[in-house]
Amino acid sequence: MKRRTAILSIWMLVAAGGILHAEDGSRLWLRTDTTAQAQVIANQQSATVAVAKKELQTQWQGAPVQLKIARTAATRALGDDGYTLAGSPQTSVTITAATEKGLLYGAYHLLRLQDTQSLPAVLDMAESPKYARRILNHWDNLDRSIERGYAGRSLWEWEKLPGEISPRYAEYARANASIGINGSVLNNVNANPLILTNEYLIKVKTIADIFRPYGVKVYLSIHFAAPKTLGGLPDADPLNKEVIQWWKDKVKEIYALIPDFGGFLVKANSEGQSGPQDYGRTHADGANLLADALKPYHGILMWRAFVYNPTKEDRAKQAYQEFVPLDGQFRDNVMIQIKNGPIDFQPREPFSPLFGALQHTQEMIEFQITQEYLGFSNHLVYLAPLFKETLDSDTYADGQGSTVAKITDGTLRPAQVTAIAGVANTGDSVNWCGHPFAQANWYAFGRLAWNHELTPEQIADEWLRMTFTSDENFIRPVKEMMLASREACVDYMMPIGLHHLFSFHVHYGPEPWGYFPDGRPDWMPVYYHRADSIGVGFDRTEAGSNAVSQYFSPLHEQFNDIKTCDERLLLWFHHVPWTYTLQSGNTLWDELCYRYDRGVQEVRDFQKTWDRLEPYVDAERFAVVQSKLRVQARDAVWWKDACLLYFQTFSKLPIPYDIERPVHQLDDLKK
Ligand code: BDP
Repeated sequence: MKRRTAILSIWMLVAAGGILHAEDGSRLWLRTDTTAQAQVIANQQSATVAVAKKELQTQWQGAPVQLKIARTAATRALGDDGYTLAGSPQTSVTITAATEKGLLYGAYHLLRLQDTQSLPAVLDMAESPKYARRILNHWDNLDRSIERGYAGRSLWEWEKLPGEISPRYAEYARANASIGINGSVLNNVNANPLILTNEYLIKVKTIADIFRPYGVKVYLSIHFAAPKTLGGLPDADPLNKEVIQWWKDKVKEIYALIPDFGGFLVKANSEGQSGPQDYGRTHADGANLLADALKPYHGILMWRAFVYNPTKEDRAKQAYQEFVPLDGQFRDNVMIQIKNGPIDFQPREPFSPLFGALQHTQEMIEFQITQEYLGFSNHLVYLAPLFKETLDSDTYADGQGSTVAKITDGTLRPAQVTAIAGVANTGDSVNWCGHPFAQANWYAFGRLAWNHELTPEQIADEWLRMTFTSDENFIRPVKEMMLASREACVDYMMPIGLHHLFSFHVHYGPEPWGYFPDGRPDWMPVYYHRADSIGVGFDRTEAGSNAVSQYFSPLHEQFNDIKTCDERLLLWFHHVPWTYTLQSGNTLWDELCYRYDRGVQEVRDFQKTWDRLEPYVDAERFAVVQSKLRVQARDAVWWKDACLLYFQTFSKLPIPYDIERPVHQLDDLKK
């Protein structure tokens, strides 16, 4: 039997075109091995041009390439990062841009076209990014732990800097450049004030110097009370002259070390962090204090809208209530950084009603690439469909077609700066992201930040070709699996608009019964699902918390009416009777059961798909994904059993007999 398997797998390897070398995933999507010695000439030289040249010289397999910096009306129209590709891969190729960064992005695009077998016979394209600042947010602490990080310790070896330099700094910057990411906030939003000491700033400078040739700017999260905790001032009141001066001096010190420093990210008066409200001031006072200090150096200030307090008010409404009254009071180098949904990176949320609601304030979106609520680095969940769903959501703020993307990318609202952020999923693990498929989420964030009109399908296709193989027998089923994976996760975790059912302490696994007598109510699952003998779901209609009123018409009315509310968000906005009939013809209870079951079955299908594809994948990555899919399948059953058995104590209805029976006991799960 054993022998037969061995012969079979050798045969399969041969069939797939040869023995596949083990790969540890460390090369990400940048795996081209060639002996190419392409001819590349450039009309100007710089460190960035040198990177573009080297990438092409070592990987480009076509005709000579000319890199041309030209400040013409046409190149200027493409902005700092845009470029044109012209010529033919057979005879000669010209990449033209207004800046060296444009050349770099053009070079990576040319290589991507080659590596995904998409090179046209004649090159004639102009590209420019939708957002000017495409930024990763690292929630990395100075002790190298990572808040919500699932891929090892922080990449930044603070204790060894500035003397010892990890080769991964440049590799990281290169990976980002290859997908258009041009900024990194190095440290956690729950910021340690020490990052602003001269000792740390010198370390930050060292990293910035390594990133610079790759077009990646460094940003820092700051602790609002730093003038007090670090500077020894009596307070950190944004209107205190000494505080204002302290920040001015600090910013000057930073720019003396890092002339192209990007700016600050701030989490203030949120989850226990200090902020301007500690001194009776507003978020605008706080943001403007820092924005003014950064302004002379062209730095930007990203002020997070993630604020909520344990009050009687629905948590989903609070950010809007805080920020809308301040609209128009922020400086023009302030961005309000808004999480995609009103609560917190759940598998599915409606878009945050703040998008479009701030008419005279620049808004940027924050996604979470790390899978805090989507199975960590254990679950295969391709996030491009989630990102796209939010970006494509119509806010109706400026009439029909006011998608979140068009509100934030400068299309509909004039903007000094446009930006987009993603909370990074990288760490020091060999494959960077923990799960080989989590790399796709880093990749997808970068590609969508560059062009949010790309489809999740296109992005998955590119990523798979570059990361694994171009064999259609592999691409087709794996792409299908990736595209189905986010919806599968919604189904086995929190379907039909359920949210925040995860276990409180680790944010992993289900805990719908979660209730802690002395905890914050807005951190407890029961606050969000409100299950009772009648039904389940959070009533956010006009008769309930009235969160629907924060959305523009006609969404306000659509969400408010159980008949017109998008069923994917039904229990987000409505408390629905167990026996209410849904569009499928099923009662809510039955539909819930079928959804949970469907999620489980989908993951089982992913396992079958993957196992069948062994011949197309190197043994190392095959085994990692296979074992992670096992964990995911077990977790999916765990979620299904926990949620259904728990909700059944309210619905008192049977689990439909045509789906898989629970394999756990509720009491055991609760333990
Ligand atoms: C939540 C995380 C917490 C973060 C917070 C934030 O659980 O660790 O600090 O968001 O975004 O999702 O500030």
